[in-house]
Order: sequence, then structure tokens, then C-alpha cells
Amino acid sequence: MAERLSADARRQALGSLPGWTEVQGRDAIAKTFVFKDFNEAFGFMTRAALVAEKMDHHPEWRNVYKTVEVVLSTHDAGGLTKLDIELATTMNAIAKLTQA
Ligand code: H2B
Repeated sequence: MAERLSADARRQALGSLPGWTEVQGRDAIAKTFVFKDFNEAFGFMTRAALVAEKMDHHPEWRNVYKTVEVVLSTHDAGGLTKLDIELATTMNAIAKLTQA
């Protein structure tokens, strides 16, 4: 199983993950993506969902119209692991294609 990241490793990873911040009171990271419209937002979610399923690592997320709020944490590990960093990196890359 993936191990929780040290404070140092977490800080370093977040440094190269634009838009992602630490969640207060919880070992997790979050980002709010804003797209042009619902179609772009849901397209992002569809692409990200396929990657997440392949990784067997699933986001906590919420969609309202063109906004997608994402929280990433590794439930099995009780906190942030490299899997969350990998998924966050992939989500940034996917969003770059379509973001408003
Ligand atoms: N997703 C996330 N975010 N954290 C997990 O610990 C996790 C997961 N565990 N997806 C996976 C599924 C696990 O429950 C299954 C059994 O592999």
C-alpha cells in the first residue's frame, strides 16, 4: 500500500501542482476547476474518471454547472500519498486542454 507523504514531500509536490492546496484539518489536497460550460466540465470529469478507475484511485468531487471541486486523499492510508499527487498531476494536464 502507498505510504503517506512526509510534510516535506507534500510541500515539494504541491510546489509543482498549480492550483492545488492543502485542506484545513485533513490530510488531503483540493482544487476547484472552472471550465467554459457544463459540457467542458463534464468532459473533464469523464476523462479523469477513466484515469482514476485505471489507477484504482478515486476522487472526491462535486460538480455545479461549469465548476468541479476536487478533493484527493488516499482513504486506505488515511492521508496523502503519491497516488494523490499522480492523479492531481493528470487532472491538471486534462484540464489544460479545455479550461476556461
Ligand atoms: N481511492 C482513493 N482515493 N483512496 C483509496 O484508498 C482507494 C481509492 N482505495 N479507490 C481503493 C479504491 C480500494 O478501496 C480498492 C479496494 O482498491
